[in-house]
Amino acid sequence: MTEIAESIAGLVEKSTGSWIFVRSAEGKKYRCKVKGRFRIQGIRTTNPVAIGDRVEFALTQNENEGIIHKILPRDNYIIRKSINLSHQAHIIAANLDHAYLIVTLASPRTSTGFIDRFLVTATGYFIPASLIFNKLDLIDEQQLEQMEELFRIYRHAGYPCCAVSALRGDHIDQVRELLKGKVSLFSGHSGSGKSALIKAIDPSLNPRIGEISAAHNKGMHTTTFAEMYPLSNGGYIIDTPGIKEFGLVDFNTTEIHRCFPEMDRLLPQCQYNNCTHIHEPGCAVKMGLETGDVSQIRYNSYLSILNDRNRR
Ligand SMILES: Nc1nc2c(ncn2[C@@H]2O[C@H](COP(=O)(O)OP(=O)(O)OP(=O)(O)O)[C@@H](O)[C@H]2O)c(=O)[nH]1
Ligand SMILES: [Mg+2]
Ligand SMILES: [Zn+2]
Repeated sequence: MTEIAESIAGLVEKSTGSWIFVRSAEGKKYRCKVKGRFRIQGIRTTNPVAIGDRVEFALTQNENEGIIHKILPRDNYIIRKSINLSHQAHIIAANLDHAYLIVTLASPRTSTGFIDRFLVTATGYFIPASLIFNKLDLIDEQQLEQMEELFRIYRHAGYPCCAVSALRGDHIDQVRELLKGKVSLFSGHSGSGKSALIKAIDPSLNPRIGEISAAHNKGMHTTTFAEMYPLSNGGYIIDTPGIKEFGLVDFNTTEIHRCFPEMDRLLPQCQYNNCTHIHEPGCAVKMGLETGDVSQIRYNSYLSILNDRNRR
């Protein structure tokens, strides 16, 4: 491909591995390749260019095709470790205003361990995060109590929570309002209803919606590539493929406890200013566990994340 001179600025809306789809300021769509090597300092990533990146590209002789030669500095990004053991990381998206985890208590079940790994990552990358509990229509009395307990825990930790039903339309207006004018990311397990929720929020959009496997009560990995959609009342929403585990990129021990806001708040009251809240005497977090100010569920996730790191 021979390049011609004109350089165009655009926003990355989708990436399939072979092509990166970019929308220009005038709303024209191009498919692009990348020229050269882009790296986040010190981290090897499987995708040098991510959804939400602002890029510059030069047109080639082929119609609507370009070559990206520049990624503009990112305001932020969120990364997770790839599932394979290559130690490579995957940039989920860049330049976000907010990250939402779509949680379901059943069909499929989202564990608190998964929720906490997502929240630690978002918090570690300075991206405000919230939980949206979906499939409210399927919830029984017992699960409703569970959900209310989780609301209490996560709100206390500093993460907004709400409950919706993409199917029945409960509280969709509320979410639509939150997304207005913002760049938002939807993440969660396959089958949690990310795509269905996007369709409910903005019926003019048409993300593919899958089935729940009757045998496993899980999703079928319907969304295969992350995609950014412009919302009709302003802002963008990023639909992502369902993930099984949220692999943490290399934070060190001290960084991890700073990513649990309710524990971090207590640090000034710990006897040692470098307290890791594990074995130190006079630890305010351990006292908080006894008074109920710190949730045992969250503390267990903290220990489990540290433990993963020690095994590597
Ligand atoms: N009962 C009920 N079903 C829902 C709700 N939201 C989504 N579903 C169903 O859940 C299934 C999976 O929905 P999707 O939107 O494809 O799930 P996803 O999270 O995008 O899944 P992946 O793309 O595989 O990651 C579909 O059959 C939806 O109809 C809801 O609020 N209530
Ligand atoms: Mg989907
Ligand atoms: Zn402590």
